[in-house]
Amino acid sequence: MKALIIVDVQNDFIPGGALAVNEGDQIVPLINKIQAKFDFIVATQDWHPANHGSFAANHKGKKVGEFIDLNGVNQFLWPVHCVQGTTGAEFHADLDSSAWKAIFQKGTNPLVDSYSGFYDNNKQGDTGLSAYLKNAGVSELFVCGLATDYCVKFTVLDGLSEGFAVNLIADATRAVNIKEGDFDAAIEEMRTAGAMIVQAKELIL
Ligand code: VGL
Ligand code: ZN
Repeated sequence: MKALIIVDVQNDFIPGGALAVNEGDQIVPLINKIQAKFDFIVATQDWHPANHGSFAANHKGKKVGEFIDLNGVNQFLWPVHCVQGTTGAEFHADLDSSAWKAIFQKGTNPLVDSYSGFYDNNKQGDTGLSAYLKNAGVSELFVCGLATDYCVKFTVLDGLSEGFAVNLIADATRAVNIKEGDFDAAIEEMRTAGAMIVQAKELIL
């Protein structure tokens, strides 16, 4: 069975939000159309406590864009975003959530970041997504959402290592693009790892 995974389509990743992804709002109507083609849909939600270690503001003298060692993992420092219970952590108001089977929250451990919807960046914390999908009989994933070069990419890579066939719906994602070309580099990394790169029109025609 196929499943659609919608990654982190939350207000803080939309223009105007704390960690705005350029054109992040433009994928929302497209994702709603794609959802109509799937019987099995889950979403992930970046869901940080205010004291999260990925926030530059929680490290004296550190700025957004710098790296630190966070418990043995090289950590890029982000602006404060997707804090549990805030408007920024809520899903985009136009995103249709009526058919979702479940929401998997990640980034809840202040000591480690979690880009993937499956595992923490140190590969220790497990959201339960893999077991949930396998129990439901899912074997093939279609991944969309934000951001191509972080949470989408790591969800795709972990999905492949968990043994799923994985399709990235490239035009239903947008990238943070800290460096120019990060979108393309992320696409190539996912393709090389074994993901199929598809476009929304191949699914919704
Ligand atoms: C994300 C950076 C920090 C994402 C989440 O959803 O891609 N990026 N937290
Ligand atoms: Zn985050």
